[in-house]
Amino acid sequence: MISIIIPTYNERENLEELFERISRALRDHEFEIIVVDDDSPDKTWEKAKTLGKIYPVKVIRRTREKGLSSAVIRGFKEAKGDIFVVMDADLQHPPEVIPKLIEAIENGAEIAIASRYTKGGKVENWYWWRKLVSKGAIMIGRVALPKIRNVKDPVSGFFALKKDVIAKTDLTPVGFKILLEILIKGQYERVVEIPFTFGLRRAGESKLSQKQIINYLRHIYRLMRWEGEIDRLIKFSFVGLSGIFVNEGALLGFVEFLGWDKRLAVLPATELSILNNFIWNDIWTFKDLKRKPFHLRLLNFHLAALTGALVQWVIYLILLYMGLHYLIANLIGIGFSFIVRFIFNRNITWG
Ligand SMILES: Nc1nc2c(ncn2[C@@H]2O[C@H](COP(=O)(O)OP(=O)(O)O)[C@@H](O)[C@H]2O)c(=O)[nH]1
Ligand SMILES: [Mg+2]
Repeated sequence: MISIIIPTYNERENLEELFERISRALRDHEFEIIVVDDDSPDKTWEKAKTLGKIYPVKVIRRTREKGLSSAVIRGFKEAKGDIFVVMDADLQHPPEVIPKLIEAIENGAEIAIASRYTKGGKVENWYWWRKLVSKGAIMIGRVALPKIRNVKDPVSGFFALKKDVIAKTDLTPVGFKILLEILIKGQYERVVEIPFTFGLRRAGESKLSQKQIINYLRHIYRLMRWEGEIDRLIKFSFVGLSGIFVNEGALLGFVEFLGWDKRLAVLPATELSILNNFIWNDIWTFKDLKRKPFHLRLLNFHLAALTGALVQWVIYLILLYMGLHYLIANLIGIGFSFIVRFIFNRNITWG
């Protein structure tokens, strides 16, 4: 049995075609449709109930709660099936894709995502900047949360999953991207992406536009904390700080006690600080992540340091050119270098 969960807000005009196309697509399956409506002013819930005489629809009309993610979570609670499908009501998610999602699940995936960004998928009628924002947001998510780095469209609102994926999981209804929450917190081995074309809204209007980005970033931050990535970032900063002391201390020693040339002594001092940072990151920051052999970790850590230094220098030059004070330019460069080194090390050195 398949449970199709559809959150709605002012979608009255879309329901009939939606239910008809779902029923046709799933004529070989046993299914139920669960509409979770937040007391829409256009009485979507009423229309859904009326159509319930023809189609297997269960209507939940929420009057106290609002929000897309919490509506989907409520739908999960009410669902009787072994496979859950989540989709929008506005026909931007073509029901004809549902059988492909189900098939992927039956073939062994626990989560099947209808994906705009996997090969063959696309978005209709978006300006280039709309696409850029969408892809940029996804890239941030994939970099911040290495667990999903291979998922091309982790924020799709159209997906299927086995009910066991979330049976033991406490999903928090923050943000609009419930799939992100499931991909991070759920229990699963295999995710499959099925390409589809995200079409035009049939009737009604979009509720999710502005404010989305801030909300999304907050959601990512919460999930990073949940994953322990923020802890890692903090440890990485402390290690970096310790490296400054090692670097300065070694330089002092080389120059004052060994009498080395100042211009050259900075190089072994820097190398010592890199080694210091490597060791601490290896036994502390990323200790649970050792997969590559030691010499490759060491090599990659050096490459990260080098990349970071180059990035720092380039940013520094750009900002100087733009007229910033050189100390501020350098500070911003250091900030970028820090981020680049963290991402490099998290995903490659210990990835
Ligand atoms: N229950 C519920 N559904 C919502 C809410 N906000 C949006 N939806 C539904 O979520 C789906 C996606 O919303 P939509 O406005 O089409 O987002 P867009 O495709 O990103 O523009 C639609 O079926 C909406 O009716 C909400 O606050 N509560
Ligand atoms: Mg929509």
